[in-house]
Amino acid sequence: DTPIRLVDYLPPSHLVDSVALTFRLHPQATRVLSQVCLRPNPARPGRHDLRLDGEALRLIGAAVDGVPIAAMPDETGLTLPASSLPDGPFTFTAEVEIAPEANTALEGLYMSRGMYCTQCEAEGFRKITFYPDRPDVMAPFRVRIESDLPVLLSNGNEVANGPGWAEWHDPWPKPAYLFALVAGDLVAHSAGFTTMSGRDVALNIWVRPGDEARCGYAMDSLIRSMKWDEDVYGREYDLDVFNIVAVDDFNMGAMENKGLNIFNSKYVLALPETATDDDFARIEAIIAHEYFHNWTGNRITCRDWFQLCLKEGLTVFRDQQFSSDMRSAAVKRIEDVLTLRARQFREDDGPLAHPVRPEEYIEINNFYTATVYEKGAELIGMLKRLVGDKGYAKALDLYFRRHDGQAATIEDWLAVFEDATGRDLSRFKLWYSEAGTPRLKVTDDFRDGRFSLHVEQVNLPTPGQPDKHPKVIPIAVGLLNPNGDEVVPTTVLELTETRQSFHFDGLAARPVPSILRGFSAPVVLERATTPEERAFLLAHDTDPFNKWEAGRALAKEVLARMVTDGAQPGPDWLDALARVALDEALDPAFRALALRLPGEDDMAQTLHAAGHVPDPDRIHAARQRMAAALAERLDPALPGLIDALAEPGPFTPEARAAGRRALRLAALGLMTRRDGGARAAAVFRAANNMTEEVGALSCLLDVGRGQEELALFESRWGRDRLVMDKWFTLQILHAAPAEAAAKVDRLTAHPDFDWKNPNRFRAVIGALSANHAGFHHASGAGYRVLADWLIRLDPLNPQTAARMSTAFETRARYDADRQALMADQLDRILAAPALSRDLAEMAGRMRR
Ligand code: HT7
Ligand code: ZN
Repeated sequence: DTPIRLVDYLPPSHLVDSVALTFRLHPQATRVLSQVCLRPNPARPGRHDLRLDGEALRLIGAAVDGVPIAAMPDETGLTLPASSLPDGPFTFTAEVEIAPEANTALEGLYMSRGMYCTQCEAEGFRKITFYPDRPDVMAPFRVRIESDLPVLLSNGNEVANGPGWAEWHDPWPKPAYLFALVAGDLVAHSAGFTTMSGRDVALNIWVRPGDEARCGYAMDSLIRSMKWDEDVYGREYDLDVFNIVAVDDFNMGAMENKGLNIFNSKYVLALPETATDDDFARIEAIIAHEYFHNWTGNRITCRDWFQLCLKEGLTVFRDQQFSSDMRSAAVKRIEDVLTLRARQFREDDGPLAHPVRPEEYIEINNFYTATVYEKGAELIGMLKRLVGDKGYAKALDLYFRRHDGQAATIEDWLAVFEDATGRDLSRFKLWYSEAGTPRLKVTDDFRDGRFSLHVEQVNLPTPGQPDKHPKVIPIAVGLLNPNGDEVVPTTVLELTETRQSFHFDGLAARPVPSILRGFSAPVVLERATTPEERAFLLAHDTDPFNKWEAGRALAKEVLARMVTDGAQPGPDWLDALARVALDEALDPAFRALALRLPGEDDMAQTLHAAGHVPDPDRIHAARQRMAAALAERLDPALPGLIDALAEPGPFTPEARAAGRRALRLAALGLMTRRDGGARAAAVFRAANNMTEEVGALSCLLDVGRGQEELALFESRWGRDRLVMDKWFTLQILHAAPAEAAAKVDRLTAHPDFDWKNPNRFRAVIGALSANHAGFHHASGAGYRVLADWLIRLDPLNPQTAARMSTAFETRARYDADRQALMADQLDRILAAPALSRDLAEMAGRMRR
């Protein structure tokens, strides 16, 4: 497979003025009739062939301006020679047959438990009909659906219906990847929204009968998202109806199809008894994310798939802003940085590193990555920090004004910021083109009242990019005096060179610097400091992110020594953490985060970066010892904490109550190490919500108990697919390292292990790679069982198989034996017959 390159971009040969589609739905033989009005693109002078994408389509007939043509499709589409086409506007019509029931890849038109649905991003529309399936071809769509199923939906507004048919019209020009169709026996949870200009919009969440009572939180999140986008970005919704459909078989989280968002049911359906606080928070964020795409993605889309971060980075940034406005901004920022480091820093550190705007790909589905999404969002945050809130608001207004209805590029995006603020962003653009996480080495000195920070940035090579350039890095800094008062409030320093010094004058004493406040740039800060200074910042920093970061860094240093020297945690760390954990003036959610020990994968990454070869067993054992020591230190306070944090009234998913539950469960986890699980078993039995039910069960499993509770959980929830996903996951996640692979074997033999359902597959196989010591067990059993399942899934669902193969991306961190074992499994994958392009690209990059 030859790579597709950004430098080869050419505008489309033809533009589409309108599309009319008719679907005659049938599980094995759906007929799709298309009428596409095209004209030569003035941006491509001369006469050109018209290439229409099309895959796995049975062509029944085609015509140009009503005259049948003898079209001969190849494997990837159909070429209409320039000589056979009028040099003005013309109409291409086609009739094709497709088999949605046989579509296990869940891309194009497929079936999920009797319901028809589509997934067209990135290149699924070409599995529906012949069309120029590229995001820079935008057109209004008219869709007629014929089926006996009661609910027939497509994009835009419904314009007519009758028995067995419905017609939809979407007036907003859109690329084919935003096309959607749903047909099924569905019921709606409905509400309404009046936009800021007074237009009424009907809101519907369509689910299977019986699930309608589980849509309240998603609907509430949608309404709050619509209002927030009006208040904060001035963006109004633009159709008469906004439909959301929940689907059980879905490759990702959700999809922002114009006016008809399609969701993985996991991110819609929630009741306190079935969904955890994390589930509620994720539903809120994903509902918002997909809704926000209406402007950042749909009204303004991407010129080509290299520009994916244009819509995804910006929309992630917007959903993060929304969640931090709805919840605690400090806690949200800490959680986002934890995710960024766990997923994106890990990606940047290995063979899959790529720029936020990649320059080539083989399979675009492999580039829906943490780098494009999460690092892409960090770039927006940095831009905002550099130009200020007012500059950002001006730039965004200009972006919406200038590019509405267009397919835009990162150059367009940066030009808007330059034009709105007068800043030259040519150096900033390097963030989009160079992969890798910059290291910031910081030293300081203090003389005659002047405190100086000396900063050096190191940009290490990444695959295919040996030479890097210095980046523009906003470094937010505050200074505290020795008694803990802030003497210099947060100031944004701009690092533009490899080495630079920044000075603060007029200080009476040597201050303690708080550097990279709010995690102002996606970099690794390297600064030789003392545990005392970290403890000081943990106690006094006014920046909540850096306060947490100081505790985190302390814990990582202690844990690293426990791994490498077999040390025990000293009283200083234990006392510092205990002070935060028991400080009632602090937000319980923040205290819970402070109590969360560094993850094992995180420690492996940190130890590797420090020049060690991480040993997963030692990391696991040391982390267990660390938890035990913390439990011992906090022992007298734990019962009181658990009692005091019990929520008296009925369950509410709002952040304040969720924060209290998080702290209560953190205390319960520690107490389980002291009382043999008595209290956790009691909390499990008394729980009236899934957060506490799953939380208490996790505490028990973590100490090798909980078998009775697992059985109880299964008998209680055996018929609920989403809840049972948790039952599967928990057992793998908490399996002892030597037993994890065998546990996968046992659970994949369970009658409810439906491996063709991506949620269930991820619940089991994905959980294995999240059990660090289990996956990396020295026997190689973890690697083998993952490879077995990827090889099995790939022919059916290459997208999900490829995404889950990234468990192998950290190979280079480990010892030679483990590296060889992982290489063997990658070789087995690469040797699998009829390997998909998706998995071949991923395994190939990781094997290099
Ligand atoms: N824009 C969407 C990304 C996407 C996707 C979603 C579902 C299944 C397959 C998919 N491929 C790409 C989701 C989003 O970022 O909002
Ligand atoms: Zn998105």
